[in-house]
Amino acid sequence: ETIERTLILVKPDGVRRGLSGEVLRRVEAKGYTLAAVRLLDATPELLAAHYAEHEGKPFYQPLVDFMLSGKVLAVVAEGQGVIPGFRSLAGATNPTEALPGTIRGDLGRDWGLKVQQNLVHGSDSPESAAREVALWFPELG
Ligand code: DAT
Ligand code: MG
Repeated sequence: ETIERTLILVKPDGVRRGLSGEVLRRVEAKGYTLAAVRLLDATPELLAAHYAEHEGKPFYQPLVDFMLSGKVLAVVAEGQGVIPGFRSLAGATNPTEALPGTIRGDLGRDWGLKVQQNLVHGSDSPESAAREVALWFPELG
């Protein structure tokens, strides 16, 4: 039985605001294990693959531009239930709606209707997680 893995990103707003450690702290405090961590500049090619499901939506280009605006902390976390578990830790996509106690609820807000600046990304299914881990950590495939 393979251990469940998810791909977490601390987006450029989170890295800029010095919240990378806080995100990792919450992941570890929940009991998940860090399997890989990398601070990097994303590329248009990487983001096109990562956000392929959103291509053509009105927020797609602003989202990609935002993800290119600074460094991203990419993390592979593992543990039973980590895919839905991290989504719970992250909270709702819109930080205004995210509940207190969640990463987006506690630390995010609407910065001028820029919902994409919601601090973190987390894979939403086992298929997404496998695809996204392979994109951000080719050596882990
Ligand atoms: P999530 O990150 O919660 O999985 P998603 O996959 O639907 O959300 O969207 C990917 C990112 O795109 C999300 O983190 C922020 C941005 N986004 C989603 N919906 C948006 C909207 N209505 N307006 C602006 N940005 C949006
Ligand atoms: Mg998503």
